[in-house]
Amino acid sequence: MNGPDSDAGLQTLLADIDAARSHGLAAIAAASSIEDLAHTESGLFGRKSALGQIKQGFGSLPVEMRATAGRALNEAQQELRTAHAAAADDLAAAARRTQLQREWLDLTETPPGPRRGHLHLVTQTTERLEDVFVGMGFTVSEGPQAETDWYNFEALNLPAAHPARSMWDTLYLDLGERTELGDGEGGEASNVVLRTHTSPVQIRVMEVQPPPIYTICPGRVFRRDTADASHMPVFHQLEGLVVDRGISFADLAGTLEEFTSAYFGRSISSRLRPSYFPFTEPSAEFDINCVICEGAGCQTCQRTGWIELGGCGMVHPNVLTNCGIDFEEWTGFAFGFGIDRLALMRHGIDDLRDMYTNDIRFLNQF
Ligand code: FA5
Repeated sequence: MNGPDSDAGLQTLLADIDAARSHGLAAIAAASSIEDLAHTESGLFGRKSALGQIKQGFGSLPVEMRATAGRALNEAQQELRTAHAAAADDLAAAARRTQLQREWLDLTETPPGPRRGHLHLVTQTTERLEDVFVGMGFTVSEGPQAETDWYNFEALNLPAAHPARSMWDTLYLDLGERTELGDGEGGEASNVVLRTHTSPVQIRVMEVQPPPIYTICPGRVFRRDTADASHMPVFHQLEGLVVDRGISFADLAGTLEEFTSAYFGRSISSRLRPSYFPFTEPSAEFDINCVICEGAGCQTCQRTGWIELGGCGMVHPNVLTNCGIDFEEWTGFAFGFGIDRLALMRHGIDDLRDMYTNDIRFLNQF
């Protein structure tokens, strides 16, 4: 059958195929999940689908129309399969992304719980001071906390019954029956003390190290002091010792000034006031500008603009001799200050005792 009728029939059939194709593509595009898409399959490709039903009617078509209609139907079917496969890929990828987002674990997240600890303020201060002095060319030395009378007093030009011993309220250790110490330590066991200052470390360094010496000795010291806002029975000092040829008082003043501005900043400077220590001659106290008012005068510095930091002076010739160093050839200076009080000043803390009550709310501030 050829002619206008058969042409019109073919055009209708092709239009039906095209409509089924468009309808199928719209159904694929509308699927918002893999499940939705699966539901479209029988409607797109099954025997009862629009294209399937058109195909079933092909048997009654004239042979010459069948080839054209068959090609159009195959193309439409192929287009739907391609679109279906692409949509399946896209929807699977989207589903995977959603799942990953839902199940994402932040392995770097810090679990809620106790905060990580940190170094105590006095330890932080000690480390910072060490950094400053090491930067100025000093080494760091340490010594024992229990000392014989020799190291804590006698070698420092404080013989037994010297009145200046009363400057340090000393804690003596009771070692029971023992009367002598081993290892060639100077002094007797009956005279072992908890060191009252870090100056004995000077002696230990000078005994073993020939000059030139540039060292600091930070450490814990003990005194029979009652705890109050500026005193603790256990506290920390930092001792400095320099022994070299031609060292003068000007070197001491310059070193303390350099340290003061390196640690506190250029706005703070230092000054020396005459004083007395048996192991240095001449001796001085060294003050720094009040770090609260920067020298203007306030309550903390009693309106003087200055705060006392520690003691210092030129190493006494007797001390050099006690350590086997020739004081005609070598001279030196020493200084010592309280680390706890320095931390107190630097951070504007009112009461030294706060540093040792272990109140985590206080310690967490630093
Ligand atoms: C001395 O201990 C000397 N050895 C310092 C020295 C070294 C002088 C070298 C000369 C040469 P003094 O007793 O003044 O000096 O103590 C030094 C510092 O330790 C004081 O200025 C103060 O900052 C601190 N200090 C003293 N007693 C206490 C205490 N009970 N609690 C906290 N800090 C204290």
